Amino acid sequence: MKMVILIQTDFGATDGLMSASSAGSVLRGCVKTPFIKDFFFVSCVLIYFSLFVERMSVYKKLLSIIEKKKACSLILIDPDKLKGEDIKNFLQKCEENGVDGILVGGSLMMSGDFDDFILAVRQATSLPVIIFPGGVSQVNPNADAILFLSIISGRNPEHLIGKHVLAAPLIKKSGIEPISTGYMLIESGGRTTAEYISGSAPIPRNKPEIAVATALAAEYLGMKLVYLEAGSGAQFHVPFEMVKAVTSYCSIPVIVGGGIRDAATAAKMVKAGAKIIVVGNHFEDKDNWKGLKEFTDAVHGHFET
Ligand code: 1GP
Repeated sequence: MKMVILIQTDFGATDGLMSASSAGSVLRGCVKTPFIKDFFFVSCVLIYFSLFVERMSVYKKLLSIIEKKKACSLILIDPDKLKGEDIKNFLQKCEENGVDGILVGGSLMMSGDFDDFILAVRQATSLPVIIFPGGVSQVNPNADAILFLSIISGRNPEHLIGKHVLAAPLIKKSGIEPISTGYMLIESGGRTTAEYISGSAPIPRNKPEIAVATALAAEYLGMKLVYLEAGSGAQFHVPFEMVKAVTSYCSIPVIVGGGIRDAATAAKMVKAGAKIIVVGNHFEDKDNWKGLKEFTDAVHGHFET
């Protein structure tokens, strides 16, 4: 215990600038016994790297997952749907089966307490916890990051900038990482909650050129991600052709979500160029938890189509 405190203080003071080997040399000199010396050195290096990884921003973590695994699998959990012990059980299954991160939130909160829920999620998993906000009240310090969504497919100023002005000071105070995201609603066979609540029209599904132009505008405005959203429980997912068109023009990572219910669809989304796949509704049914590994494998490029 004493050793850990000493090391954390030392690295904290150097703000992560000291190299692992030079840190090791300093600490090695403090210990004389050979066995303890080696053990101490190895522990220092391991702790140094674990601290370094913890400092990496969530956005950088996502980029590094994309680089290593081809694409990133995110599961969206809804405080209205996942309750009690199931929060822990499901998150444990997510970790065991290769899920890369957890999104929390939704357009509507019908019941429960968002603060308690996000705390329960934080305590149950070491995966990155990212708020997928349905409103300003969902900013919460117990998450790691928040998708700072601007609904760029619509023309409702409240969802383009209005809510953001209210949320920005709260995000600053909470200390969580905002990830600027161009959020694009795509027509998906029926009116979705996100469309209704945001008061904005989706991009027609047969107009990939509008999606491309909008995504490019997001990139040129400096946004870090583009999210092609068919909507929660959508009848039709975002068309593969649209994903392909957007990803071939855009150089920021593209998230695709809404109406994805099987591994084969996730695999095709990745093949079309999506870098982050989000599934919510499908895994709200406990019977589908057994399909988590197949889903993450598909996202990570291990699925035969
Ligand atoms: C909704 O994209 C997410 O905002 C996930 O959608 O619940 O349909 O998987 P589903």
